[in-house]
Amino acid sequence: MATIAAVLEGDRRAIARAITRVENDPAAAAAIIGGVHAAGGGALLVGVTGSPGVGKSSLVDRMTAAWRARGRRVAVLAVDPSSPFTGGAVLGDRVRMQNHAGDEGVFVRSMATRGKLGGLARATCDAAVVLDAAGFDVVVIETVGVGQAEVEIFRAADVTTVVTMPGTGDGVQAIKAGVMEIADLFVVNKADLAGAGRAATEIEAALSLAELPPEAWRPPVLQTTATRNEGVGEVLDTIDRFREHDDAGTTERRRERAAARVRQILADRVVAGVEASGGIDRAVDAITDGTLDPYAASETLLRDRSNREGG
Ligand SMILES: Nc1nc2c(ncn2[C@@H]2O[C@H](COP(=O)(O)OP(=O)(O)O)[C@@H](O)[C@H]2O)c(=O)[nH]1
Ligand SMILES: [Mg+2]
Repeated sequence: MATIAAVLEGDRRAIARAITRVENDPAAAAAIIGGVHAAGGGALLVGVTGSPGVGKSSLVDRMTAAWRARGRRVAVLAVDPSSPFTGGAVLGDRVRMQNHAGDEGVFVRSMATRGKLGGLARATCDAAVVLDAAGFDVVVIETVGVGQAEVEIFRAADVTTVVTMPGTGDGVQAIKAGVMEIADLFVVNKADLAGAGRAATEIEAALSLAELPPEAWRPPVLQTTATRNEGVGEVLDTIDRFREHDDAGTTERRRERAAARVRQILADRVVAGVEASGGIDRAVDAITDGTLDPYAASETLLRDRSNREGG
């Protein structure tokens, strides 16, 4: 496919088009990912998450510039699971792109919910594979929020940064909500505001309650002021240190990610197949008129399906 060759050469239009297609159409995604997957694996996937307004986009913009200064090509996927595709996301991209205008080594793209959240997670993973194969050294996945939905998306990353700001307490909240599992690094942004030191200390105190083996990675708590470009180099250095420290962990995460993706794709395909054959409708009829319960109806559908495939 011409598109695939162009993506692998790093053609920006082809990359943009490929991402649109993986977003909109799982069948196209299968063909595109099939064409580019083998060329990937070289990029570092960096997750950045946190509540709206803490300064994620500002920080990612500075991180992008700092990586560029270190000679790395950077793609940014800005994911917003909370809102449908609105002008806001697009506007954010434009502002960001202006800061890197004319730089072929930077690519920015918004991903928004077009329907189901599960679809967004899949599309985000697929888009990251496309960007990886297109030769970006770093793919940043920036996501709003620190709930369960984001945890799903963050399985997509090799290293995850949770961003907070002074006075919100949401760093500690995030730890309580179990985000610890996915956070490799905390950043208290807006360190120019009062209370940054205290916010960092509170996060450190919450983290110190976790019982970890002595050699385990303890998520560092950094402070940045994105608007003044302060502390950004340390964030990049810490991400590099994490990778050096946790090579085995990264391999393990990538295995988990592969498993999660296969499970997801299998589930989607089975459901889509049954749906297309009218099976869901038949099951619903049987359940509503009282002939079958949902377990029995599903069992019947699975049996019908394997009979069809078997003979
Ligand atoms: N005082 C201060 N404001 C900041 C800093 N970083 C970002 N902001 C401001 O915080 C607001 C939200 O930033 P944005 O990057 O859009 O946050 P996001 O919603 O997390 O992506 C904007 O008005 C930024 O200019 C910082 O380090 N200090
Ligand atoms: Mg933002």
